[in-house]
Amino acid sequence: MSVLEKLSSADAIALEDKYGAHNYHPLPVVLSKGEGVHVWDVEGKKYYDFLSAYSAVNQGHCHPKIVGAMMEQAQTLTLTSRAFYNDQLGKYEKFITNYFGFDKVLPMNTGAEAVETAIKLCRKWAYEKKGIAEQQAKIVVCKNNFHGRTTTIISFSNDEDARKNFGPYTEGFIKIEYDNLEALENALKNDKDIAGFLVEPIQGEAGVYVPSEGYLAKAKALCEEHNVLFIADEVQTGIARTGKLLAVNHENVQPDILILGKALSGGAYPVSAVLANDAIMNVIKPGQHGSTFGGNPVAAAVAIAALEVVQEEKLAENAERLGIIFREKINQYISNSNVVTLVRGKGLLNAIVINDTEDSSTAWDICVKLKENGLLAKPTHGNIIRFAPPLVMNETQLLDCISIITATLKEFEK
Ligand code: IF1
Repeated sequence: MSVLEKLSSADAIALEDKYGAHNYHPLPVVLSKGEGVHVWDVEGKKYYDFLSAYSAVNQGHCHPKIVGAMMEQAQTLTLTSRAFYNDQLGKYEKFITNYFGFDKVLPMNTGAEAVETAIKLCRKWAYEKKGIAEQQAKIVVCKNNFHGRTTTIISFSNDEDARKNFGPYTEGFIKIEYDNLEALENALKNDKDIAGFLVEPIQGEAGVYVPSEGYLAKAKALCEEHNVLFIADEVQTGIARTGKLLAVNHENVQPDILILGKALSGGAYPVSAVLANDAIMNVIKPGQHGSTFGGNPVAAAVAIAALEVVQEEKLAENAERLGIIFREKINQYISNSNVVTLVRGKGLLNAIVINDTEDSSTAWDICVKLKENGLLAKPTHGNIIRFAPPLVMNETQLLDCISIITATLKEFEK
């Protein structure tokens, strides 16, 4: 079969099953086109995308400005490696550091790479600036975290699926309860070797857990008090997703290290970044960290375009406004529902909790039905369904999606 032949959904699924590692269990839909808030499957059926590739497509699928920037750079110069300079990286570094208010950026490609970079940066700062003894630095993390899937990152995960049989694990991490300031203070008070606190401003994969009002600000204050770096993983919550440019902006917190990914490129290209001020970032010297594609010209051009779109189209404001409508309407539904127990989230990062056990298939079955009704979403853990549409959605489209969601949920009411 020529790879150019049009595949049916069944054909495409069969090919992946036969030739691809089985490291995912996708919803049974095969997409072939994306535009704005919509995607189409190979049979031509149109859907609202309510996952946005886990908040990577905040600017909408195939945004013309972002794709245009990518195409123009891709036919000019794609990759030089960092063995040489290129004419795009410096422009991008100035743009993004001004955009987020930091002295410097270390450009990488995936979110996990950026998290690993932040861990290395924090440790190096601890040894060379804070004076922690070599090999003794520890980083505090939260239970039920999700920061990626490298061996070091899953070493501090408590999700058995993510970590089982991938050992031996990397040491130097202390797990505490999320949204628990007393636990954080105790950890910081009782161990002089703590270098950093790595935290998701909202725990996305765990089920969109929004911490108590003031948690992030007080956690940052505790870190300052103990000379510990506050490291915000905004790979999923950043780039306007929660109704502000960054989720930490809701509490006016400036992290010591900021981690970005996903929508930094609008989903067009792998782009991630670690931002920090000189006192931290300058511990990295030539030859001590990097990657082949990190800071490549295409990534630089794409990220500038993606960040400009966020400002030009006021995506944070839109996410804030539509998120309030979404939670209001879903709460109205919940008041008469036996299937949904609650909705939670910030901006357009939301989730509903299904009134069934974690190991039930109800959430999955609801997502399959949503697909049949023209809306794509996927459960996070067990009985929680995440809802995260592109931030370019308008109110009419949102209300249409809410109608689809509530009509579908009604089919599961007992
Ligand atoms: C998959 C989850 C979400 C992230 C945060 C770092 C990373 C992620 C807060 C790493 C990535 C992705 C990974 C993707 C699905 C998705 C996901 F379900 F895995 F947990 F969003 F919640 N920090 N999250 O959310 O970034 O290396 O992937 O670019 O692994 O299936 P990455």
